[in-house]
Amino acid sequence: MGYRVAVVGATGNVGREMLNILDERQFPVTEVTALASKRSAGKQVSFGDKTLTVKELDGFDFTGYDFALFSAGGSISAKYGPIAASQGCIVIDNSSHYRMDPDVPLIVPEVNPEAAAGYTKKNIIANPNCSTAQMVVALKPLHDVAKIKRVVVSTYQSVSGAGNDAMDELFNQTKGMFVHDEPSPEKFTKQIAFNVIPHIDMFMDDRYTKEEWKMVVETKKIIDPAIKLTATCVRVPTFVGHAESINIEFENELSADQARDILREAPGIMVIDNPDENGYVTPVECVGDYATFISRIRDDATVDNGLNLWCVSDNLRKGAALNTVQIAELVGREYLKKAA
Ligand code: A2P
Ligand code: 11C
Repeated sequence: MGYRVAVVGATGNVGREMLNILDERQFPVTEVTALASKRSAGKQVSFGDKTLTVKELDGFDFTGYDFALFSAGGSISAKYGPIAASQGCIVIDNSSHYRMDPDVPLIVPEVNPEAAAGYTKKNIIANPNCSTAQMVVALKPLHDVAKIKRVVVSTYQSVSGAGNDAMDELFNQTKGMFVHDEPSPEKFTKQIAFNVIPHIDMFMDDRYTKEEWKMVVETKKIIDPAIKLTATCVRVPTFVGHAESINIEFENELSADQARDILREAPGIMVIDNPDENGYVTPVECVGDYATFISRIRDDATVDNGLNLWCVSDNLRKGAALNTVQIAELVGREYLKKAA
């Protein structure tokens, strides 16, 4: 006995990873349906050793489906999420649309699994932003021990976070530079090849970007509203894998050695921290992995109880598709109990 699952945005970067991860983790399915726009209807996508024919989302009837995993952008989630939810299907949404809705739980299974119980209010659960997801997996076990006061985070985010077309833009611009083509930014505001851009998502009235705001409010909702956080989010010319430099100030004493021990035992974390042997993880090394990798754990002697660390994860996996599938596993296990 398994679940009927629809993947919305199945032709996109995250949707394709959702299909891969459902298969890899042997999520118990009786049926998987790939949905996308009219443009993609009839195309084929892989699901393990099977091939699925993409159907059009518009007009699709979710009745009888247990889960709809959405990753087709906020406006699609806003329009079609409530339709799927009202047809009895639990929506797990990877867009930013429902994250701050008080009636929608925002879940990272290693961090706040108990909050998933609130899904019954709207039949919708939100998946956090990729840069938040990997960070909170690292922050929570440290917060439980020493209580975090303040976090200063700077991100180094790969272009896959901005979708398929953004990956093409980096690839084509990089090739073009060698034949002296003038770069013509489309998805990005400036040249991305051989450059970095301190601008992800739109600017807000306070001059922060929405990506930076998301890291603040989502961390408060997932872990603790008392945590103060400030972020600078930067797009870098890597394809997959987001990296973050995280500075943390705690209420209570916590040494780098203690933090290393705590993180080694924490769910979803892999500590690789051996500077003598270049023992730290870079984005290309985390691609395809499930873990959030923590390296370069150091005491910050400029404040009481301060710590610096380096955090890397596959943004399409822990940052998106993996976390979504983990939420479905959690809901299936704890609330639906349908799987054998
Ligand atoms: P499509 O390929 O048909 O455009 P990415 O973020 O990697 O670019 O992927 C976006 C995903 O969202 C794709 O699967 C895309 O499908 C899907 N999508 C975009 N617009 C719609 C729409 N109007 N209805 C359904 N799916 C959509
Ligand atoms: C990026 N973090 O790297 C974004 C992608 O709110 O789900 C995900 C945006 C979101 O561009």
